[in-house]
Amino acid sequence: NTNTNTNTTHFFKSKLPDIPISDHLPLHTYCFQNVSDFPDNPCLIVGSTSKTYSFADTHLLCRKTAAGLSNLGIKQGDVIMILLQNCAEFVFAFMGASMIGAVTTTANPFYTSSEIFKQFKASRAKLIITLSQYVDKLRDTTTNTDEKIPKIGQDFTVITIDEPPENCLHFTLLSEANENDLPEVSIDPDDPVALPFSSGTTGLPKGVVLTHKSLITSVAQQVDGENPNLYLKQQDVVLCVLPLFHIYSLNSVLLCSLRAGAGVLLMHKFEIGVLLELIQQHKVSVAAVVPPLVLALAKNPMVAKFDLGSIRMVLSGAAPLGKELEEALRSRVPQAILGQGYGMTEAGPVLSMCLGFAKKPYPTKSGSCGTVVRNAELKVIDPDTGCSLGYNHPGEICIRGPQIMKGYLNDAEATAATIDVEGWLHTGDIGYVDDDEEVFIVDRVKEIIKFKGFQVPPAELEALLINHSSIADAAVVPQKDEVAGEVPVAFVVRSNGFELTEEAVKEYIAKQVVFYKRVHKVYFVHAIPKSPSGKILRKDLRAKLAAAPST
Ligand code: 4UW
Repeated sequence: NTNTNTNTTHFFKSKLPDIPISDHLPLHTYCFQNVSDFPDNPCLIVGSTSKTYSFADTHLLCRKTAAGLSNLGIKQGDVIMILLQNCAEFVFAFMGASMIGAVTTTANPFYTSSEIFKQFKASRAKLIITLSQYVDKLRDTTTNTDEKIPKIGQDFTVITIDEPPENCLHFTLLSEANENDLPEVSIDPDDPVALPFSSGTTGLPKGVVLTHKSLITSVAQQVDGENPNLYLKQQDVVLCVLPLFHIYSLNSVLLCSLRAGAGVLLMHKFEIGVLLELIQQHKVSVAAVVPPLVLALAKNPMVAKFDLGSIRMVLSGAAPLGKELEEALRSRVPQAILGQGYGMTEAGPVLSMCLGFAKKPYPTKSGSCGTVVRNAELKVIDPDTGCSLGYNHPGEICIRGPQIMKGYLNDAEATAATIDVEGWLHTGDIGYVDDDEEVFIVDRVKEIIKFKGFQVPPAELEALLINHSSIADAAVVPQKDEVAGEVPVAFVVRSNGFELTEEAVKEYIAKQVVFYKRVHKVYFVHAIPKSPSGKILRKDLRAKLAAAPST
């Protein structure tokens, strides 16, 4: 927008001073930099077995895995895919890849075959690390029959952390390799290390190139300095129940804990009873959660039977947290500081973090998403004019700093639409900064739907719907939902003369996507409202939903 240069920009900064950041290091060197201070402290605790890996064990297993990856022909710049729930092997593989200058793309193991292959192909991954139960999805792809389907063992390598099926290899091939075989690599701070997928403000999921420098900067912005914004101590046990394949858990739970020397309690899935049991047993002190988990902790009657007195901090993010819910949780963990972080995959990911979590904490308000992280600038702009806005005026939140993504993988156009020439990343979130420098998010102008914090890209569902022979046109928008926050609902125009039921549409989608992308309601309409340039008028559809009685 042409106006951005002409008006004076209001830069919002952290209340904490900037700090020196070791962003010249490779990510693994930075994360394990302090290991010699606490080699025997617990680093990874596997919830299901209580098996514990010390920092020294973890560091060694990461190096072995690095050597093993290298032995299998993975080279600097190559991409591996981790298709796993939270487990120790996830950590060894991610850090191991970093050690040889390789890049990890993380995907949800519940994805359907076609969802996995889309990401696999776009990222040009050479190897997949997974569980045997998911291997069938890597063999059978019914999507594009005319396309050559890559073959396990020929076109790519599959490694399973349990008993390997035919043509697959066992993870011990990596974790039992000789760490002295590690090749020497020279890693540039601007080299990629992680490649999560996100649809950003519009369109289909895209690879988000996060470099060593971006992730180090983001971690440092949280846990480094004399007064860290997110103060993690060596004695802390940090709950890792949110999936590591999403950037929130990968960065703010795993990488931050490794750097700070805190233990990470790995849970491979969320189950309230098990979670409560583990919190009590392992004296979890820091809980990273999402609003649906806050709901469970605040409302589930089982909670009263457990001792949650060890929790000193609860960090929520990835979706809006209602004030009532926050208050309800407060009564369950009165001793704990509750606060939010605000992240976006493309932003590296943390934009703002509650200053109540700082070593020398500041008072904060309920409903706030924290204050912009240090060593970064945040601005709020009028979405129509691009003019910079001052305190208390809602507009689009933009962030600038060395932590943001390098860009989208092989997509200069989408990159340019998200990061402007001045280096500002446009979030598509509407919010304001109040007089105390606290960020409040009030709305979203981007397409993305968030189901329990998971991304649901409308464009992906619309493409599937339009592929259906009885559907002439379609649009997918979010509808508010008490448990999930938002659910995707579809507006569908039937092709002339075709019968099509709501159930048929729902089933058709359900077969092709992971559970949280399923369409919850179908509204048959005569036309999809569009702008003269053909863009779906999502605002109009959202307004229509707000007016209609929900079911
Ligand atoms: N309130 C309201 C929030 C909030 C929010 C995010 O899937 P992505 O791309 O990424 C994330 C990352 C979240 C995250 C990372 C690290 C961290 O410490 C932290 O704090 C606890 C959170 O969700 O989705 C990005 C979009 O999700 C929404 C917002 O629309 C954002 O652009 N979102 N956090 N606290 N909405």
